[in-house]
Amino acid sequence: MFIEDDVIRLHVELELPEQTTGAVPLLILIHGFTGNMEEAHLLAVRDGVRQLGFAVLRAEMYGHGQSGGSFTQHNLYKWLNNALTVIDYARSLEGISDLYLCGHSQGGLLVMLAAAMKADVIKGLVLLSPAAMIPENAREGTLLGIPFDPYHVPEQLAISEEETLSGNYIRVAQTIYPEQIAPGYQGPVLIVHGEADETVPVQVSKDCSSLYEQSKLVLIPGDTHCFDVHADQMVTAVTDWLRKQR
Ligand code: FER
Repeated sequence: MFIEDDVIRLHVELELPEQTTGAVPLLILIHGFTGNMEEAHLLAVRDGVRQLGFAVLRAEMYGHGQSGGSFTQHNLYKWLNNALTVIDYARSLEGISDLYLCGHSQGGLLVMLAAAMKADVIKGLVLLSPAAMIPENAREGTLLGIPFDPYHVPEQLAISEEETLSGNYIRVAQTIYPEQIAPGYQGPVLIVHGEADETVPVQVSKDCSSLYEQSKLVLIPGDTHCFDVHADQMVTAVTDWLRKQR
């Protein structure tokens, strides 16, 4: 199914819990940088959360998966507008009680910002390996370990053999101060991070945790950025926490 954010088609998938009796809570689930809604760790979260009795709305942001736009032209402002559109769509659905947000990596940074902007409608926030250091790195002149001049941002940055990223991605990221925005969300927050993550250091989640009034941080020894080793432990952390919020 597709919903529209202005003229950009956003690919989303809504899945109801296996058993439904009356209104159900809904978790919005968002992938990271170069990710999509079919990644194994996201499907694992979906399955666990549906078994708990939640509906799950997986959504793909600008330039990712089957949504509109190109990877090269994506940036966090476009993603933020997409996220607001997805939240509003979720709110328009019938039979939904509480709304929860969950994002992985760049999607985690995204939902930190979106939750602060929609604090009054988000019952709880789940951050999986949140890449909250992207803005600071952009100001310092590094992206995915690739150095650049932060005061003369390149037109394009080659991030792999196949993919380039517009310099506007960096210019946008440089303006974002998660530590100022995120505390605007005062509801409960769960953060899950693998201690062997080589993409986003675990310290980032420790710093994120201190931004929130009500946060719980679960570190998973030996696990990676995408929870390749202990997805079961990550899902258990999420479902145990969500069960307590209801
Ligand atoms: C970076 C580190 C991590 C970065 C992006 C990420 C764009 C995001 C990773 C992900 O979403 O999985 O330097 O720069």
